[in-house]
Amino acid sequence: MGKSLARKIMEAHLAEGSWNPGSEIGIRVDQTLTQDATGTMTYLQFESMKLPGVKTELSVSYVDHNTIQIGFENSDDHAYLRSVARKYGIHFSRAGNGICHQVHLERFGKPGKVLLGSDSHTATCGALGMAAIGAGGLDIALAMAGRPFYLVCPRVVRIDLEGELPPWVSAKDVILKVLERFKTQGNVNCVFEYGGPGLKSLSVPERATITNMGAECGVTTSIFPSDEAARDFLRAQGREADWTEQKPDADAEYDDSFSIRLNDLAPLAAKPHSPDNVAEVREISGIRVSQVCIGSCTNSSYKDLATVAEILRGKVAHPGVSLVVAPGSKQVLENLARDGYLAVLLSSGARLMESACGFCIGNSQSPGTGAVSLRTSNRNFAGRSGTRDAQVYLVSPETAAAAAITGIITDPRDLGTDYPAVRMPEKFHIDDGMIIPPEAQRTEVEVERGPNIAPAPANTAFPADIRGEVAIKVGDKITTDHIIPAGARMKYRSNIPKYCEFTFETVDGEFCARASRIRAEGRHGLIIAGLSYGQGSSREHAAICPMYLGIKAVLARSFERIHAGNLVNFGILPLVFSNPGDYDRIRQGDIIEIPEIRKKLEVGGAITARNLTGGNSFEAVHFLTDRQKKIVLAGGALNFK
Ligand code: MIC
Ligand code: SF4
Repeated sequence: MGKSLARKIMEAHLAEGSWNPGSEIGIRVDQTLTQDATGTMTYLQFESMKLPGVKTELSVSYVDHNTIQIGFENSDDHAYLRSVARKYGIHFSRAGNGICHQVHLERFGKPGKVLLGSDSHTATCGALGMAAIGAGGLDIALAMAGRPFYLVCPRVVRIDLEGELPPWVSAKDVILKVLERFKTQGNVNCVFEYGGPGLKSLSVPERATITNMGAECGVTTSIFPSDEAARDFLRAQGREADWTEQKPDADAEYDDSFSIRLNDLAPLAAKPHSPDNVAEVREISGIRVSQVCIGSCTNSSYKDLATVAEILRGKVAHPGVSLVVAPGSKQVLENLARDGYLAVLLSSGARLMESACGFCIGNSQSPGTGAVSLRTSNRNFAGRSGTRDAQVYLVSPETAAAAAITGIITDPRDLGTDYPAVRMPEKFHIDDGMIIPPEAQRTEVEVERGPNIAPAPANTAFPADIRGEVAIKVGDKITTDHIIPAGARMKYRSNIPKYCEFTFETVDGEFCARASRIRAEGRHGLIIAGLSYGQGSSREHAAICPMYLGIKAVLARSFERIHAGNLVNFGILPLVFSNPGDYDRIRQGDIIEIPEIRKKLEVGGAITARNLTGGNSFEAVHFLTDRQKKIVLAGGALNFK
């Protein structure tokens, strides 16, 4: 039986297990990436392993999320990250050099390799034919220590692209079509592998828009073959030597398939407040827009921004619209400047932001009260923009530019002008001056630790019985942004006791106080959740903060992959209701006991929970492998030797 590309790459990296979808495998990791918001905790954990240096082929530490530097915290974190990189042999991409995924694609991604990154959008580099997977920071720390990355062997879904994109329709519309079909839940332990004749017309940055936003479906990763388009891109980056052909077998078999006729696509938008709430732009046209933000790791390539510049050429942003442009990397910005596009953008009234995450993570450019914001980014969860009642629509750069001109949501095909078919340069101007490579001879380096950097918190072994109280009950599709907000709160990422104060802030402002009270009364905290708990980001703080506040188990109707892994890594037991209807019978404040839970994990047997408040019992199951059970029992991966 022929093999998919995802399988070929992962099998070539197998350290444990064999290819059998649903079973656990361990794969060797060639490259790692971290960004500053998840990086400090990752490196604190790596430091605690007491190794002289990283064991990977390449590890890169990026500073791109918290670049705002209001107060000392971000600057302290950056200094810590720079000194750790120097000490352990890690490349350091300085603030201003760009968003980790864009820069990694440009400068480091290599076909056929395995990349593990402490950011959910690490899959972006799947555009180069590599297995690029997002995970929690502790998994990255372990990979840097030379340990395999464990994951559930995925099912591989083939997505066939046929035909060619019509004018004014672009890669963002392709991935929004995929989101319309696959939604943001129900795709755990699955890989999207793209193929078909439509590949020919998509360059690597366009493919990267598609692999990037596959993260919103909750898949393990998304991957394209490495073909002539990948070679062209690497050549334009002066890295043709890094190219190898990567493709599935001609008779590859897939677990499922879906096909998209590119010619039939129309401009699409994800309406508030979920990336899978997809509609045709034409259906929602006419809505007044007060902000347009173009950038983020989804749509901030040279081609994206040059196209926007061409659409805006000779025009000025509508008076009611604040137009924000954030190029994905210094390379993109510099090439736009050299080719004259930057001047066009500035003349059109664009407010130029740093090459960083910026508006996408809500640490700047929060829209006004109830305002409509059109963004080319990947997530529009309520409140993520920094304004709770803002209405964020996710669109392509073309649709964003059209609204910037008209002040209302506009199908770009209605602009009445010719589509500017911008091409990627044959050779980019390249300057890696903002990347500090590891020193050939590493000398003694003093790690710089400002007062914002607190040690990684420890956990105790898992208890014999759970004597718990429901600290919070939440509904379906709770994202890690709901569990622990980013934006302005993100500066406390390296200071867990402080960051904990904001746990579930946007859902229930009393959570921290309640969980602390439960812990002080000697009970274990429990979280009750609906479907798809832990969507979105890889931030392990969504597990660390609850752990710190005494949460021992999350009972949900289903979990998303990265967050479930993070719960295990920090010694919180993820349990699934055997009968989903039992979710409805539990209320916040209920006293719940799970007797002999430790023994049940050790030797097996039905897990029965007693709701002392409700006067009933219900059953739950876990999906942990033997290795994961041991980690939970030890109180987390750092206690598990
Ligand atoms: C995001 O887009 O939500 C983030 C911020 O990049 C996160 C990582 C983080 O929370 O630091 C992600 O996608 O994993
Ligand atoms: Fe940064 Fe936004 Fe991409 Fe996350 S999704 S890495 S915040 S640009």
